[in-house]
Amino acid sequence: MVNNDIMIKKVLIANRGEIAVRIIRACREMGIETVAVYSQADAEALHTQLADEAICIGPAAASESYLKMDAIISATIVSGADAIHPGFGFLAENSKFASLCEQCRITFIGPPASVMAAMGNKTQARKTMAAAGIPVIPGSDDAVFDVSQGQEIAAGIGYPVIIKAALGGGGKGMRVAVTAAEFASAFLTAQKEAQQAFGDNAMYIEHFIEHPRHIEFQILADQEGQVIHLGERDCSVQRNHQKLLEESPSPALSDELRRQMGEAAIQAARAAGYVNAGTIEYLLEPGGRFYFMEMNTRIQVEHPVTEWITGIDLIKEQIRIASGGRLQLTQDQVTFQGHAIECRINAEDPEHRFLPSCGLIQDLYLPGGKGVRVDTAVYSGYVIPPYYDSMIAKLIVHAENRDEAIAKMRAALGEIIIGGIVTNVDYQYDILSHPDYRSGEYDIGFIDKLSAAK
Ligand code: MV4
Repeated sequence: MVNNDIMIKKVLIANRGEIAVRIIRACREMGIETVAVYSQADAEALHTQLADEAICIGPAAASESYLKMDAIISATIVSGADAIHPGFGFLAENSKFASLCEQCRITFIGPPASVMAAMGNKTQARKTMAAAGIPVIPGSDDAVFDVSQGQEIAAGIGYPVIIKAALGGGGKGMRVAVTAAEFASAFLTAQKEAQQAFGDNAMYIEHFIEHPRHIEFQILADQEGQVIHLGERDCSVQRNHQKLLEESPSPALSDELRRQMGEAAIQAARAAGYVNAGTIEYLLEPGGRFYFMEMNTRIQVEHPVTEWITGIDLIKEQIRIASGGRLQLTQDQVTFQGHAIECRINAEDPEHRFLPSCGLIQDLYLPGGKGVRVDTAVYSGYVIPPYYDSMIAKLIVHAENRDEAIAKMRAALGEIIIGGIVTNVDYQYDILSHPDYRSGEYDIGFIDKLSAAK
């Protein structure tokens, strides 16, 4: 489909920071007009300045601006935009918001609201995947609401178990019980947290997988039911459920395992009735068994890693799909080239419990050269507000193989200057210098191991 066939003429970006800028750039290249929304704290933000139009939607607090559905819908109608791109975070996985867009005849650049709701309920998602023959972690078939019911199920599964919130994801409302003696208190703590965070006390229980890797597959699905996968990302380097570094291909997958996991990801997307860009998250056991964990129904922070090894612009694909366009490639036509790594650059202090840092960026030098990409919305003289996420830039590198990508990343990290605030740049350098990272032999426990060594 060529660009002038695209039905979307004007996109409102319901987000801020580097992802808002990333979306504005894709729209501009496609000849699509852009509308930024911004909070009172973001009048000087890059996304506000870069879009064709910008509308202030409220005070600094996200709950008063970037999360305000009625303000964003109003801004869309007033500006005459025909679509909303939600980016990630904020309203990106809020099925009420997607549903509101549908009711207002605004194209939501993402999956249908019903599919988002179905995948947002992790118990239901698990059930859908198990029925479709996708391997799921042994666990409860339905939601669990009380301790005694949970204890019975946990005994059947076998300890250690993990108790998770049905509406959770990202680690909230999650507890491990190593033995039956620990179950009751772990369950009640997790449930209380779930009630507070999601207003829902439905829980589910799984066998606890030890020393897994977090491997996720990028998928694309069009409105005609064509589904392809764009390979995996290894996101095992995390701290407190925040990813720090992602890479593709994963050093842990053989070609055969990649084929199996990719095929299962396509099956999973089909079973969900998925449309647009999505991600199938797996846990991979040390022995090579893999299990469906959850589906993410949004574009993800780490999408550039996949863009670089496949040559596909994922934001443009999202817009084409939302506009009714067919996928341009069949699975056979998807090729993978070289190795990509992303480091998330956060305004936080690794020396002081990763406390967020904010304020004026007094001095800024960003690296470049062959195989180096920086996605950011900061500039020299910009003041980082204290209200939002601490991620201020993504540094992505691409090279022929993993060793060369690591060397390039280390060189690029060494060049960065971000003066006036504290960042995790040196911490990222330490990750890339660790023997377990360099050998590729790391799992989700890597950061704990790195911290213990310090
Ligand atoms: C697990 C697990 C072990 N076994 N489930 C963490 C966030 C949420 N998405 C699911 N999580 C986990 N689920 C079973 N059955 C370990 C984790 C987990 C984790 C997963 C991926 C990346 C980092 C992690 C850190 C701690 C725990």
